[in-house]
Amino acid sequence: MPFELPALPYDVTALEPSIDSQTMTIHHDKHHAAYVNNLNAAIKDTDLDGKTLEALITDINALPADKRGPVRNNGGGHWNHTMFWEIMGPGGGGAPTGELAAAIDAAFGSFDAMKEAVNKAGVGRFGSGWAWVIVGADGKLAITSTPNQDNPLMVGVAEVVGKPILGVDVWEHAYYLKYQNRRPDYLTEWWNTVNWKAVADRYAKAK
Ligand code: MN3
Repeated sequence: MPFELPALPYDVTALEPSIDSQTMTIHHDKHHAAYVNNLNAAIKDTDLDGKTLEALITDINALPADKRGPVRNNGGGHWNHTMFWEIMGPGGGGAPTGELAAAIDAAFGSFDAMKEAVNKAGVGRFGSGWAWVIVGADGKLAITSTPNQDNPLMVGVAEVVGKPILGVDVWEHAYYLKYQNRRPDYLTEWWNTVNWKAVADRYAKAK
């Protein structure tokens, strides 16, 4: 069964002014759609058709050699963007609470210190990629970054493996129309879109 592009869980204008509606439209309807279409094309009429997305991307090196690149790039792209839409939302921003807030304080000292470290990872990612907050193998929160559409679920690929609870897209397509070359400004503003309830749910499942 082919993978499907999930509908955006809110209107394309919902994240304004932090993320403009034109960027949201192109990002979801064109970029994410292309990852889904290319993933489906790569697995069509193969044994890989029917596997879950996580099964496909967690063990990239177990895939047939000619499928590794296409599944890594497009399966990663599909997974990453699906998460990205879910952890943002209208009326977002503010600060995490409860167990997640406590885990952030324990791992990074403070929420502000965590944001600063994520922004640094995003700004420091040369070219295109993502900055992540993950639950690592030790059960603690950690920050990492991946190139292209890689993600921390990809064993044998990711420098640091773990379960992502938050990830921010630092490809130029995520911010260029509004922020041009100013990736740091985009990252600073991006925190105003975060749906902390969704991130806390991910944390509760991942820890
Ligand atoms: Mn993107």
